[in-house]
Amino acid sequence: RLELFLHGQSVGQKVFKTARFVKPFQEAQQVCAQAGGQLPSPRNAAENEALKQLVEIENKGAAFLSMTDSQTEGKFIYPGGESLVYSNWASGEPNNYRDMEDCAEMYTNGQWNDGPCGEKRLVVCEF
Ligand code: GN1
Ligand code: CA
Ligand code: CA
Repeated sequence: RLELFLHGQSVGQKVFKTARFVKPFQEAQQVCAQAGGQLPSPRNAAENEALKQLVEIENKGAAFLSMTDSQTEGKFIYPGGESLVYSNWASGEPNNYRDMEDCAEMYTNGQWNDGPCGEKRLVVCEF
């Protein structure tokens, strides 16, 4: 489909779709849930690369991922509570900078950072 071709990435059984706007983490979560999806959880290098291509093309800076360490500082988990099966943290991350970073985000280069959940980031959902 044209729309998917423009604003989506299909990888395996998964589809990433950009909302094309920025929101703080909690609102981003709600946007994806309302659409019947969730924030992106790249579980392997292929999924990470597919998501990176969307984030790069959008040119709106970093995008939120689904994973947080709000529950236990330093331990990032998926929304379902499982530990990560794959990660692509940038060098030195996650660093919980200023003790205020519990939300994972993907930079436009595909690498991950932990950032402040209250900052606005590109919303991408996975389905
Ligand atoms: C720094 O360089 P920049 O602004 O993308 C920091 C991250 C923090 C971020 C907070 C190497 O990233 O860990 O999350 O500021 N990176 C380094 O804005 O210290
Ligand atoms: Ca943290
Ligand atoms: Ca960080």
